[in-house]
Order: sequence, then C-alpha cells, then structure tokens
Amino acid sequence: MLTIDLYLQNFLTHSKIEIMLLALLICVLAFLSLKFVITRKDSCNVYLIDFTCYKPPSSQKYPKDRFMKNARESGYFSESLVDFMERILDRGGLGDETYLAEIFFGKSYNPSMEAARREVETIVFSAIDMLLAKTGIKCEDVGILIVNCCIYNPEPSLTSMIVNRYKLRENIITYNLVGMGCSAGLLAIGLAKNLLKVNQNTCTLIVSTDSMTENFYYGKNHSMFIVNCLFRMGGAAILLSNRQSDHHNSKYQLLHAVNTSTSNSDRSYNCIQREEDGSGKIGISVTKHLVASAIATIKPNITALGSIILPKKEKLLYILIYVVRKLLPSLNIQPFMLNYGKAVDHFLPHVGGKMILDGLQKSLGFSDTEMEASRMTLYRYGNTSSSSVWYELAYVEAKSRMKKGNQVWQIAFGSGFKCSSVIWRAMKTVDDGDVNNPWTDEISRFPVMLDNHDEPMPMY
Ligand SMILES: *[C@@H]1O[C@H](CO)[C@@H](O)[C@H](O)[C@H]1NC(C)=O
Ligand SMILES: *[C@@H]1O[C@H](CO)[C@@H](O)[C@H](O)[C@H]1NC(C)=O
Ligand SMILES: *[C@@H]1O[C@H](CO)[C@@H](O)[C@H](O)[C@H]1NC(C)=O
Ligand SMILES: CC(=O)N[C@H]1CO[C@H](CO)[C@@H](O)[C@@H]1O
Repeated sequence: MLTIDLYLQNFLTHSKIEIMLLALLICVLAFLSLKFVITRKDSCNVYLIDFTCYKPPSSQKYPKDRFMKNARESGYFSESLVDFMERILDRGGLGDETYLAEIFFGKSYNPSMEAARREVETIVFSAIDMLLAKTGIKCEDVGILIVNCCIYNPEPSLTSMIVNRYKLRENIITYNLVGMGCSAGLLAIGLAKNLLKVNQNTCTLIVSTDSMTENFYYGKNHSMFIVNCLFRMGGAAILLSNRQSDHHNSKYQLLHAVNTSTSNSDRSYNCIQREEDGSGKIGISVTKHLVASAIATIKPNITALGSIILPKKEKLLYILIYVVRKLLPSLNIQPFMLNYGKAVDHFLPHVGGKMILDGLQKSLGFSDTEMEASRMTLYRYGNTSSSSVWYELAYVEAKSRMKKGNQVWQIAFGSGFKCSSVIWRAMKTVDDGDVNNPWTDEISRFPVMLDNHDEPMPMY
C-alpha cells in the first residue's frame, strides 16, 4: 500500500477526472488480486475429524475460598502477598469450579516427578481414549503425533509416553513442542498442516496440555504469583486427517493457519519468563507489559488474517474508503473499521486472563456475545494454557451454535511473545448432547453473569 500511496501523491497534481479513473482502476486491480488470494486452491485438504477435552473429577474443584484459606493458614505468605492473591482471584475472571491437580489437595506441597507424571498421564490418556472411542480411529492409523506442553518436560518425552501407551507404529513422525507457551497448540495445527502436505493419507493426533504440579511457585515475588492464581488443569486431544475418505465424517475443514512472533523485541521477550526470583525459587514472572505486548503481537496478524477472511463487500468498501481518503483528505472521511464479527461466525481467543480478554475486546471491537465462549471458559476451567481454545470450541458446540458452513477463528497467544491463529469451516451442523463434551451436562446454566470489576487487575 505504501508504494500505491507514493504513486498517488505524484498524481494529485493532475486533473480530477484522471484521478478518479485511476482510483477506479486501483480498486478493480486490488479487488481482483484479493479475489485471487482467497480463491487460490490449497492442494491438500486438512480435516478435523473430532476433538475431546479432559474434564477432571468434581473432587478436584478448587474454589477461591479454599485457595485463600490455604494461603492464610500456611502462614508462609506475607499479608500483602495474600491480599494480592485475593485481588487476582477476584478480578482474574475465574469462577469457583476450576480444577487443580491432586497435589494441591494434600496437607503440604511436596511435588514429585511421580505425581506430575500421574497427573499428565490422566489428562492425556483420558482425552485420547475418548477421542479414539468417539472417532473409531485405530491406533495403527495414526501416522503423525504432535504434543505440546509448555512447562512439564519429562524424559522420555510426552510423545514417547503416548507412543508407548497406545503402541503406535514404529515409523510414526513425532514432534514434542515444549516451552512454547499457550500459542503452541495452534502452532501444532499449522505444523500438522505443513506435514500433511508431504504425507498423503495420514491421520495426525495432536495433544495440548500443561502441568503445574512440579512448578507451583512457592516464593514471595508478586509478579510470579499471577500464573499460580490463574493456571488450572486441563488438556485436549485433536484428530486431523488428509484422507479423502474422512471428508464425510469430519467436523471441520482447516482453511488457514498463521503465526507471528515478536520475540525480537526485548519487552515482548521478557514479559512472561520462567526464572529464579531473588531467593532462588523458580516461577513464571509476568510483567506489566504483558497486555501491551500481547496486543502488539496479535493486532498485525489479526489485520492480516482479517483481510484474507473478510467478506468481499467489506473488503471492497475498505479499499474504496482508503483510496478516497488518500485522494480527497479535505473530505475528512473516517477510516473504515474492519468488522471482524462479519468475517467469522465464532471468535475464540485463548483465555489468558480477564485483563487480556478485556484488552482484546476493546482494541478489536468485539461484542460481548462474541467474547462469550472465552469468558465462560475462563470462568469454568481457568487458564488451561494451550487447551483453552478447545474448551471454547466445545462450548459453542454444546450451545448448538455450530451450523454447517460457519467459520471459526481460534487465536492463541503466549510467552515469546507469540500468536497463532487457525480458521476452520464447519462441515456439518454439530448436534448437541455429545456425552464426551465437557459442557454438555451443565450448558443450560451458561452464560453466567460475571462481576464486572472496573478496577484493573493488579500487575507487578
Ligand atoms: C507460520 O506462519 C507462516 C506464514 O505466516 C507459515 O508459512 C508457516 O508455515 C507457519 N508455521 C506453522 C508451524 O504454522
Ligand atoms: C496461563 O497459563 C500458562 C501456562 O502455565 C502461562 O504460561 C501463562 O502465563 C498464563 N497466563 C496468564 C495470563 O497468567
Ligand atoms: C521479582 O521478580 C521480578 C522479575 O523477575 C524482579 O525484577 C524482582 O526483583 C523480583 N522481586 C523479588 C523481591 O524477588
Ligand atoms: C500470515 C500473516 O499475515 N502473517 C503476518 C503476521 O504479522 C507479521 C507482522 O507482525 C507479518 O510479517 C506476517 O506476514
């Protein structure tokens, strides 16, 4: 657009008729090139056959009162830190039914590798068992396995754990993504898409989860307590395929997978970091630059992706107004605001925390309805890291809102700072009542009203 801009500047001295003709020509050309971009056929179709989300037993619900009671009774934390935790819990957007790992129900916090492994095995194996049962896919059909888990990183890896448990085939292609934050789950979809381009007739199993069992921060630094307060247990398993025979039994088709990283900026790189505090205790620190970095990373790609997926009419309007504004600045026409709500039917941003959802909603102009799935997922399940976007999709399905042809935009972001987006098209209307959907038995009580604290969440 910059070159067009300069070009136009030079022509501004010419007569009005010429300028108008030129504007028309530019519009037509721009429209045609955009049309070319959107109608370009991808040679390889990737289908999402189905996905499942793990729902922990009710005995692992961890209400806020319990959290605060334990914090107070431990006698370990200063009054100011306890107050800080309380404010985070009050304003973080979490309800009283989120789940924590078994280790947090004991008398004292004594993490072991065994406990961490048990927790992750429960989440991962339950999600995969459900997925295999639901789809009827056989273990020998799985040709690619991608697991992403940011903090918990055992040896042998999580992919080996799964291959061993399900006796997957020997020539399976496996990728284990660690330390890549909450956006890695959707990056895994992009990776699968790239791998499926060169592997015909293949099923891909993707598992997204995280575990804090070994990583609960037990120090005194406020900035490291934010993740402690917001992170909760969860995980999802997703089955992709490029087999033509799966065309008819799949729920979604993958349209786009894009990603951005702003790790080259120090502010962005440092805003979420796992490190030692002053007294040598390890935790994840979150700086006050988090929201700004998130928006700086997310916005350019949302704009880029938006311009790919917006309906033609909106795009044409956008270009027209752009040209007229440049040619006739004296008219003072307002810039055209892209309406992302018109481009997709379901917008599902990673839950992160309430302040991030508020920031996104404000800067992109999404309505309360468009934010519902994210806010309800944050309320019910907490920040489950990379699996959160799957609980959100399950929410939309449980609400019977997924109609054939609908477009879904999942967007996840996290440390790095990185952002990944995935766009799906529903290949069928999804009926509610699926017993494996974690929302099914309680969906009628959602959406719940949320307290709207005007005061922002404290940040250090
Ligand atoms: C990341 O995005 C770029 C383009 O935005 C794409 O070429 C690349 O394949 C993507 N990588 C993954 C893993 O999705
Ligand atoms: C959400 O949880 C992940 C995984 O523990 C963490 O990296 C991220 O910082 C959390 N987000 C917030 C806003 O606490
Ligand atoms: C807490 O962590 C932040 C960031 O890592 C650091 O700048 C600060 O000095 C730490 N404070 C204490 C008391 O350890
Ligand atoms: C696919 C896409 O549009 N990616 C863009 C994301 O944003 C960065 C700038 O931050 C662009 O360089 C990428 O091309």
